[in-house]
Amino acid sequence: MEFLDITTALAPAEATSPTPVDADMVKDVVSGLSATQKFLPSRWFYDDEGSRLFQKIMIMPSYYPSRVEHEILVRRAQDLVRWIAPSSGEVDLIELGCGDGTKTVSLCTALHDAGVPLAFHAIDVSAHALAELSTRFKHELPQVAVHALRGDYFQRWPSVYALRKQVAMFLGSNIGNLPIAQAIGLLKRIRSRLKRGDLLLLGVDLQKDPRAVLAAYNDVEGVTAQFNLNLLSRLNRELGMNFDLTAFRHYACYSPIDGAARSFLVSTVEQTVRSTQLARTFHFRAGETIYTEQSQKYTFDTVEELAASGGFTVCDHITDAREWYSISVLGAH
Ligand code: AVJ
Repeated sequence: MEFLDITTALAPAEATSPTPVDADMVKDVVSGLSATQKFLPSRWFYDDEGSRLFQKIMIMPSYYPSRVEHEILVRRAQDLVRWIAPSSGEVDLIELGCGDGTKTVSLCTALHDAGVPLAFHAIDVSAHALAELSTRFKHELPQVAVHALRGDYFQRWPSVYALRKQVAMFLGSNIGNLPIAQAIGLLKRIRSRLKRGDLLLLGVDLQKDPRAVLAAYNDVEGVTAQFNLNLLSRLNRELGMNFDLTAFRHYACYSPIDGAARSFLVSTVEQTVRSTQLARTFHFRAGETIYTEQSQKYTFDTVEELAASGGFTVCDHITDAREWYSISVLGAH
């Protein structure tokens, strides 16, 4: 199964109004829905409605990752500060996929309070999220220089003075959405922008009671189901497809053997779906699935293997008390 690298497909920094057909989306849909095991890459979840639904997911009791990560950023801020700024000197903090800044404002505040001279470079694809981030920092931390950058992580990566320490951040366990080869590829690309002694703070969800993991992707409220099904609504809107949303169901599973939570959309009946834009039809057997998302859960050992393959060494795993989640401190060596 093949997924495209999320980082190659981020939208350029232009206007969003009437959505033109996205060539990458067409490619993914044609190849994904023609495969023996149908699949659609999870990066297409995040249109405006998808982002809104993900925000709803993040406040559900069963969806622990965002809450636990946030708790680590607040409660263990001092440990993070010690890694980020062990000596004197200025720091460029570069966050890939910063969202609206709720995740990082507390960490930036802790750094500022510790007297660390700081520039925060916040990169995201969503103009809306970046606007919220700018407002948030203006109100809560006007003393810190914030550069809100919209678009591809590597196109927008700031040029920085060689003498300043760079600390990249990739949080939210977003790395877990990538198949292992792409996860390694992304780490290598990040590593290539860093010099010896720079850091990457990587948010990873850890393996735990499989019932807790499954509950996070199989919520009783049905929000994750809506989030998953929104992918089909989006294709209906943007590619002129005619998916019948009542004929597909969300299915999530978690296997402790490989630590992968996976989501699918199940076709409940035999059906054919058309796209006017693609001039194509796609046939579904009753019970056939579309694989839409992988959310990898790690152990300290698998984080270390991943880090090593990407050209990093693990300095520390900063976790919550239950060790449900880690912000792993990866050193560029
Ligand atoms: C934002 C990719 C980390 O995989 O847990 C939440 C997305 N999918 N519920 C995750 C998601 C279903 C989330 N990430």
